[in-house]
Parts: sequence; structure tokens; C-alpha cells
Amino acid sequence: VGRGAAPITRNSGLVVAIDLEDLDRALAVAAAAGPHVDAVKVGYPTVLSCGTAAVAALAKASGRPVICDFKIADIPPVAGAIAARAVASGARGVICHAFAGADTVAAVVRACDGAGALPIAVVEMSHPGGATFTQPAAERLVDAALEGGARAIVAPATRPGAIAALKARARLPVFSPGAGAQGGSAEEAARAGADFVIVGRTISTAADPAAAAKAAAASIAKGVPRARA
Ligand code: OMP
Repeated sequence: VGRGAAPITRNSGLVVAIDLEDLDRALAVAAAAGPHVDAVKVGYPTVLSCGTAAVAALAKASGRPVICDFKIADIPPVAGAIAARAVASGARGVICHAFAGADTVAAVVRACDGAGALPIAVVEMSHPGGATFTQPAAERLVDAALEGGARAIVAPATRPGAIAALKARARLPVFSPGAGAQGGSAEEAARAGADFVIVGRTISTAADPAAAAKAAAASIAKGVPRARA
């Protein structure tokens, strides 16, 4: 998905989330999961511990594109600068919050565009607290994401019904976190229409991350309707 040279290609439909603070462990998980995933998503715990060089290192270790999950939610000039740093570090996807508004999303999109990176907007969060503010506003958040030019959205695997509804409204690829450690099912998320299921701790803290990634990919394959397989 994405513009120009597709930055992230759907194959297994699995994205591994790495939020580890130890770089050696992060790279080992990326290398082990790499053959089973379409992308590696890296978050603040890793980048704040190990620096932005972790982005390129994770791409090299996994052989996969890296999505920087900085949940950008600032005023447009700052949001754009953060996204530009992510892209300059080698990110092929950048996650921002739709709740910051269409102008913030647009600033992230502009920073991604020059580098062919995929701007992804969070419209409904997966954790229990996500039901307080993001769930009731999710459709309006999709509209803000679209107005800002986002080219994919994040919707929760913990609420598969939301995946289907928000995908129908957005008509964009959907990334779904919350499978495994947060209680959601990768199979159900895929069945509901998730193009990519994001799985973190179930893989990153497993004794055998390769086996855990392989199992998650198999679960997604069970849930994907034939037409999209
Ligand atoms: P696990 O719960 O360990 O599988 O990790 C889920 C990953 O998805 C983490 O990296 C979260 O930061 C991320 N995530 C959510 O869990 N919920 C959301 O609503 C959005 C995200 C995200 O944007 O990736």
C-alpha cells in the first residue's frame, strides 16, 4: 500500500511491533520475525533508548520496511518535522493521530510524500481507554484522516466490528493492533478486513519469536477471505 513504489506490500498481512529497549534483543526479534512479516513497526521505547539509528538497523536485520510509530499529535509544523526526521531515519511508514486534526495529518502526509513513505492515521485506539474518546469519535476521525490525506488507518483488533465499519468509511488499508497480549484475535481482525495485523509482545517477548511470528501469520491466513488471499 502507498503511493508510487509501494512502500509496504501485503504478503502475510503481519506487522511485528517492537517496543523493546534493548537494541540487541530488538534486532534479534526483527531478524527472527522478518521472514514472516510485511513490516516492522518501531515505537518510542526503542527509539528513545537506542536512537533513530535503530530504524535503519531494524530494516537491515529484518529485511523489511520499518514503520515509525511516533503517534504524532502536535501542531502541523512540529508534526511535519517529527515525520521528516522519521523518514530521514529510513522509515517507510509513519503513524500519526487523526485527533490532532486534518491539518496535522496533512503535515505528516507532506513529509512522507517526498520519500514515498506511507502516512498512517490512528482513528480508534485498541486499549480499554480507547473506548472513552476515540471510539465514539472514530467516524469523524476517519473523516479528518481522509481530509488530511492519510493513506491508511489504524483500527482496533480488540473491536473487530470497528475494523469493518471504519474500513468501509475510509476505503483505505487498515492496520490493526491489539491481537494477542491485548486480548484480540489476529484471525478475527483479518476476517473483519484488517489488511495488516500488528502483533507486538506475543512475538517480541516470546522465547521463540520466529515461531510466534509464524503462528500469528498462520492465524491471519485462516481469517483472510479467499478473495483477498
Ligand atoms: P502488543 O499489545 O504488544 O501486541 O503491541 C501493540 C502495538 O500496537 C504497540 O506497539 C502499540 O503502540 C500499538 N498500538 C496499539 O496497541 N493500539 C492502538 O490503538 C494503536 C497502536 C498503533 O498505532 O500501532
